[in-house]
Amino acid sequence: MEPSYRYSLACSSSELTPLAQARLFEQLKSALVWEQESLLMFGRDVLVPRRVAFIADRGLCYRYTGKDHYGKGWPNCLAEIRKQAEYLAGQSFNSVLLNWYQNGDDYMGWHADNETILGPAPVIAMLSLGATRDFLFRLKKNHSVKHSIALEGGSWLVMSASTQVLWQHCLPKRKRVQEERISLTFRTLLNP
Ligand SMILES: O=C(O)CCC(=O)C(=O)O
Repeated sequence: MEPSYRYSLACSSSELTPLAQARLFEQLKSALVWEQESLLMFGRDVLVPRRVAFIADRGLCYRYTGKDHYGKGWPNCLAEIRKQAEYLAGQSFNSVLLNWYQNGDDYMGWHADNETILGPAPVIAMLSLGATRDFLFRLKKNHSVKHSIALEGGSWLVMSASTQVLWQHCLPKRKRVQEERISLTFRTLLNP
C-alpha cells in the first residue's frame, strides 16, 4: 500500500462478557431515545435504514443527516464503555453516535466521517454489540481498492490517522443476518 493511502485501524475484543454485552444491548435499547431519521434525496424524504441515537456533553451540537443534534449529557449505562473507548484510543471523547440495525436489511451506505467539527484526522472508536456484520473500506481515489472486516459483537475498532481523509466505509446489507446489532461510535467534537 502506498504511504499516502495510510490508515490506521486497531481491532480488539472488549472485556465485556457475553452476558454483559446482552445486558448493555437491552439497556441501550430501552434507555436511549432512538430516531429513524429521513434524508432529502432527489426532492423526497427517504427514511434512513437504521435507528440512531446521539449522546454528547450537554449543549454540544453535531450536524448529521442534514439536521442539528444537541447533546443532553450522558446516561449512566454508557459510563464504563466510554472509559474503555478512551483507554483504547488514548484520548477523551465528548460524544457518541449509536446506530441500531434491526437485521441485515438495515445498513449504512458509503461515507467518511469527515465533518469539519471532527478535525483533520479524527480518531473514532467503535464498539459493536449483537450480530456480526461486515464492515467495508474503499479508497476514495480508487473504489476498486477495498478491504472487509467482520465486526463481531463485543469487538472494538479504532479508526485514526488518515482513515477518514483517504477512505470511505460502509456497513452493507446482508440478507442472511437475522439478528440485531448496535454500534457505538465515540467521537470528539472540536471547538464546542
Ligand atoms: O454501524 C457501523 O458499523 C457503521 C457506523 C458508521 O459508519 C458511522 O457511524 O459513521
